[in-house]
Amino acid sequence: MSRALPPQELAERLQQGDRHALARAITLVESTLEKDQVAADELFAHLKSPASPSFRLGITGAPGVGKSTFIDTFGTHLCDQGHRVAVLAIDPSSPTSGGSLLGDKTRMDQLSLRDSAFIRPSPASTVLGGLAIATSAAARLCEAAGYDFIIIETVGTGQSERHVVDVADAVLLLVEPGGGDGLQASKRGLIEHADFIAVTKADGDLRALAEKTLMEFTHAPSAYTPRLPARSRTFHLLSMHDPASVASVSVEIAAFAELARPHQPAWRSQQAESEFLQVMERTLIERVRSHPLIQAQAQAYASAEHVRRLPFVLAKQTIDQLLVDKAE
Ligand SMILES: Nc1nc2c(ncn2[C@@H]2O[C@H](COP(=O)(O)OP(=O)(O)OP(=O)(O)O)[C@@H](O)[C@H]2O)c(=O)[nH]1
Ligand SMILES: [Mg+2]
Repeated sequence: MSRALPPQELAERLQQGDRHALARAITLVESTLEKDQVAADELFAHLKSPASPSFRLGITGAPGVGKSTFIDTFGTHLCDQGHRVAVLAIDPSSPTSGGSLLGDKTRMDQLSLRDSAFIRPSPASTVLGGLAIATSAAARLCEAAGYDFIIIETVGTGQSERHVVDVADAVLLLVEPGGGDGLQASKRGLIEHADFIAVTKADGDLRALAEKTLMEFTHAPSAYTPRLPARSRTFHLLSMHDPASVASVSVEIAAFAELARPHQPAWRSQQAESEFLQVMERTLIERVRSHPLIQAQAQAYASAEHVRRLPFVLAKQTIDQLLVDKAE
């Protein structure tokens, strides 16, 4: 599918479950080109609301902690239960899309063989600034294409990680046995948002250390506010060599997804409001910076006025002037 499809046709095809159309549509929402944004907007106008919202699980943790390994088994398990699973893997370290690095990082050998799974790697660099918005738009596209369980894999480093908290219905934080993970994650404020915490690689030589790390996490003071009333977070040990360990996390996540159902419409609309305000802010800043009046004022301030004035009052006066000029 090399030629660009009209947005309406793309919308129809993706709603019929065409994977190529879904991939094309996600590329469109990740684009920063104005013409693509207009096409994406038109595409969304042709999407029907899904009968019930999909469940969005964010999975985060340090590079190499075992996110993809867990998703491979967990996702396959979900497919066996009749779910259609989409994985959006966001990789802040990779500058290009489709590169071998990104391919390796999102390798999920079992899951990728399933017809009811869709795996999409996205380099965060192309959508930086609007990462949360691009991810939630991609999740909506997956939902429209009939995927009822959406997993967002994101590396828990850098500034881009927090987006998963804004976009997901629940967050699973994966932690390595030992090391400074716990401290780092708490510094970043991720721990307080994690609805499930699991220590990975709890096998072989690392088993004892994993158990100790789990105890530390279980007893650490935390500012976690339960997303669901009357449900506290759960702690787990995970090992790719122990299917029962994956099954026990899966059971908790499934129970959470069931309880979340009545809350999802409210969560989605809160998220939509915050997305709109974020985009407004960015648009406003771009417009203001390039406005001739603002540029003239900035130059005047820089060349002369700064010796006798502070910028605060002047900035407010300038904005007032801009708004009055517009209103007239
Ligand atoms: N022993 C053991 N090794 C594991 C386990 N889970 C993952 N690994 C290994 O850890 C390495 C990294 O696993 P990935 O699943 O790619 O980790 P990731 O968090 O997705 O990594 P990035 O996407 O690069 O951030 C691989 O070599 C896995 O085989 C586990 O339960 N036990
Ligand atoms: Mg990975």
